Amino acid sequence: MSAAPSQVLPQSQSEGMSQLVDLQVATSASTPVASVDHVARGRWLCSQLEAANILFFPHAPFEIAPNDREFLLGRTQTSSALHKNVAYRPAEDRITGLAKSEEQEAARLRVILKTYSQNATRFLGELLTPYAGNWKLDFASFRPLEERGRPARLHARNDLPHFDSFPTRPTNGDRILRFFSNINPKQNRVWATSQTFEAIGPHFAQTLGLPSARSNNPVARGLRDLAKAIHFPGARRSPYDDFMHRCHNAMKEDATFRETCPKQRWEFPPGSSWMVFTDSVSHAVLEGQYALEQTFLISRAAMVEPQKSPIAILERIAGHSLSI
Ligand SMILES: O=C(O)CCC(=O)C(=O)O
Ligand SMILES: [Fe+2]
Repeated sequence: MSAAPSQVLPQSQSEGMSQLVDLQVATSASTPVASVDHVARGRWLCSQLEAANILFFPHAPFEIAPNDREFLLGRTQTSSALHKNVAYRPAEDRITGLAKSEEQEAARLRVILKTYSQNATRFLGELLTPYAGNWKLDFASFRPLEERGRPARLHARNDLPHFDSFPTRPTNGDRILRFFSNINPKQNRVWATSQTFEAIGPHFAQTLGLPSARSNNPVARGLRDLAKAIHFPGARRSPYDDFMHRCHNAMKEDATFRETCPKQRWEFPPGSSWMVFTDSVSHAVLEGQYALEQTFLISRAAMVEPQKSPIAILERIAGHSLSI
């Protein structure tokens, strides 16, 4: 089974929508990408990601040990500890989201997520040569809950199309790249995507308004530097981050947008993996249970087509810098 879209849009409607790049097909011996060298192939794959396309791997590009998968699927654990989303923070080598009483599961889960994080990092580093090392390794996560009908606050709902923006981890224009693995042996993970940031971002810039230029006088600059130095809350949030967060919320709040925006449905089968820039692919998860994920914050400077980045699009509209 492949992640072929379950509704094929006519050409006129597919404009401005994310496309699927099937890596098994794209790298098979008969296609042009297969014959070019490793570095050129890496650039091509990055350009596909930057065009807000989905890189799809029908078969997992690295192994998840069968006994680890069994544990994650809940067959060999003893408590209900693994019945909620859990994050792994590579920089601190620790997991969050579990209670003290769940220490035994936490220890094993930490090792499994650490291994996944390291494998994903090695795999992306080898594949996406322009980005290798030009990133900050963000969190990995385990998603054991059935997504269909999962209750959540409006802004936390992942079944409504949105661009990602993490209020606690501002990127200042760097990009959010996420690698997902469906570890469910039977069930597809189902996504809907809508228009790309390039297609719809300007509309939100107009309706929500962009932050005005920051004052460049020495006193204002000094105050900003001081706020950063003393870790004043919000001091590291750029005007870009503010906008992206408002945009994320507005997309979820706007009932007309959520109901009328064009949507394409994707089915990611058991054992498959995929990756997208979730700050430019508007996405929603509709169904599925048991996924692993690793997030990378890729330096804006490492983009092969920097003019397509959300920050570049917004800065062209604003006429001034939105970073700090
Ligand atoms: O879990 C998924 O498949 C994607 C959910 C999502 O939109 C997110 O984590 O930002
Ligand atoms: Fe998301």
